[in-house]
Amino acid sequence: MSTKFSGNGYKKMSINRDAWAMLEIAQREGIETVWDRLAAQEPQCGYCNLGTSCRNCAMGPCRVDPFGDGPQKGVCGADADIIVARNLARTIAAGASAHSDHGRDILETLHIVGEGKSDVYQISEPEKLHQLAEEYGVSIDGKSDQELAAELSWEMMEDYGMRRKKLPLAGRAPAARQEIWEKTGVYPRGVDRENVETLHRTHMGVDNDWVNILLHAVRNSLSDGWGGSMIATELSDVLFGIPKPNSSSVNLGVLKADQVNIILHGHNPMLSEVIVAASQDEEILALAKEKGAQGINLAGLCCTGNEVLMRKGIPMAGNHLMQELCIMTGAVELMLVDYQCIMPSVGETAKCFHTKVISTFDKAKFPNAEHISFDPARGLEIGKQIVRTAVENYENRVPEKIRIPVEPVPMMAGFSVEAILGALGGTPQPLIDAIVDGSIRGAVGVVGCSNPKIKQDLGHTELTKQLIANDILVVVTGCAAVADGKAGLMVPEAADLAGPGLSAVCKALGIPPVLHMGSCVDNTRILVLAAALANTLGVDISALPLAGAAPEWYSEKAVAIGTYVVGSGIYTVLGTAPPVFGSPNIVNLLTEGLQDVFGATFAVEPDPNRAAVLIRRHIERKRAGLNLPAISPDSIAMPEAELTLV
Ligand code: BF8
Ligand code: SF4
Repeated sequence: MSTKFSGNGYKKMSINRDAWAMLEIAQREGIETVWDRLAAQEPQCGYCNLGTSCRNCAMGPCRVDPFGDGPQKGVCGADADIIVARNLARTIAAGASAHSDHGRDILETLHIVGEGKSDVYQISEPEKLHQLAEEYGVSIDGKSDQELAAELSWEMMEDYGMRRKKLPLAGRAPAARQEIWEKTGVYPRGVDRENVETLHRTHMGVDNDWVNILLHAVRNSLSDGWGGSMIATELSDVLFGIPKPNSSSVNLGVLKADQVNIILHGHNPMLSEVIVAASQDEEILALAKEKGAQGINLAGLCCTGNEVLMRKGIPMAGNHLMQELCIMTGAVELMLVDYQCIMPSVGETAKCFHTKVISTFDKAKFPNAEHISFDPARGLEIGKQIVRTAVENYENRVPEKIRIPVEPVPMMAGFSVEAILGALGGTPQPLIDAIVDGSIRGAVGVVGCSNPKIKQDLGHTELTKQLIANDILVVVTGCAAVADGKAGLMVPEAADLAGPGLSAVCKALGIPPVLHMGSCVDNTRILVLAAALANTLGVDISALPLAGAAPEWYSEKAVAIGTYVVGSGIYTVLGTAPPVFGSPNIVNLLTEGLQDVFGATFAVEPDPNRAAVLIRRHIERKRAGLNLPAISPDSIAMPEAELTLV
């Protein structure tokens, strides 16, 4: 075990000192981590890496060998193009399903509030509720918030069904973008419908035209971006509040040696919001004192962490690859998990310590975890039960195993679209003016995961630093946000690392050059902001000097996100290669052909410095297209490749 980390080899796994300290402990104490399991899997299957393996039916499993002498077709006759397209489409459907099912859970909670059946949830943002009601054609006249919640949620449930031919929230996109969707037949309909249709089309013997399969995959992704994910974001705001800029802190140093530490891990904020309330309960705080703790300390992980960081300023313990490592601090009484990106291994890691892992959603159970079934109608009662369990576990700590390795780094969060527009005086115009005069050259969403195949956080932080140094505003979500936070890029003082134009704008507004816009479902905030900019200028999103990047992605959700971002007209650079290289036709379509259809493409570039050049060139091309002062894209030199993969 831990064979990969001979000597201080663990320093190759991450750029962060907190991760190094924990990996050193893992090595010394023989505790398995994600990096050990990756090493045990190597070499990973070449066919799967190329996307040319298929197990969609029992005539298979099959693999085709597009570049060698092996079989060129599966048993059914599917060639590399068909197999790669089907696999990619299924990946997108899985990612879209994850986000959209999360949205459905929030929607059902709004419905419970509408029925007056919740012991804790309420409407926190009536104005947003009213705005959504208008978008859905629900009259607000004379209705209470509760009545509106009931009616709106009933209407929104149809976004998951098949009566509606168009998702209402897609109406937020510029008219030109909606026309493209109409023309290509990909205007998104009900989320469930698009997901099911993808699974149908990719069953053996259904859709065997790889372009047709992929066009539907784009439609499927759009039903997530402008549907399920957007519902998750909007309704979380309605129930829990629209994020506002706040100051918090990040890394394993946010854990407290003398307090009960509870880690909130996963994606759905429903329970974690309640835990925030339950952790302030006088009776439970008194119990904590009785057990010898100075208080109850909450810390986030992954996107549940981002949700409570954005809205409540709860400190962030780390991103995806820190989930096992944070348990190794020995200071975690309880890790509360909901769903998505939770490694099935955390319960095993916890067995080496006193940490309890509690799962809460009946659709997401984990080995070596206690399960407490979450019911939003009894949210507060369950929340208190969980916090009490954590407090009672404090006395089981092993003092010599407490090792909190570093001091936390300050970071700002809470930059919802409303907050950004608020900072700009209520309209996007000042941002547009700064882009027009060139002090900000463009904006880029750096988003997505950490992946053990890439040195943790290097892709995110190097790319972000390069972009801001070149006067490109960076907005971040998901694990990318946590990476940049740890690197100190998300405080106003980081404006000193930005180019002169961006730096001056940030200093005038008192904001960082890297703005935290939320969790991964909150990538929809980026869509809404892009649409607002495009609508103000009267152009399509694809005309704007914008780009997306997912330097360290691993998840199916990230593929769905990347696809809806490109389908919405934003060029996107991936740091990890997707499994499509077994089909040169599909590689050409994704990297070139999509330009003619959607006005945007994908690129793959693992080296963050080279990715920054691709993005800078793209932004200058878009500036030239809008007749804004532009630098010649060819004059931006590409650095020698300096591969930074593990
Ligand atoms: O939804 S960035 S590793 S935690 S998938 Fe997961 Fe990726 Fe992190 Fe959030 Ni998003
Ligand atoms: Fe093989 Fe075709 Fe079945 Fe896939 S669908 S496993 S390629 S026979």
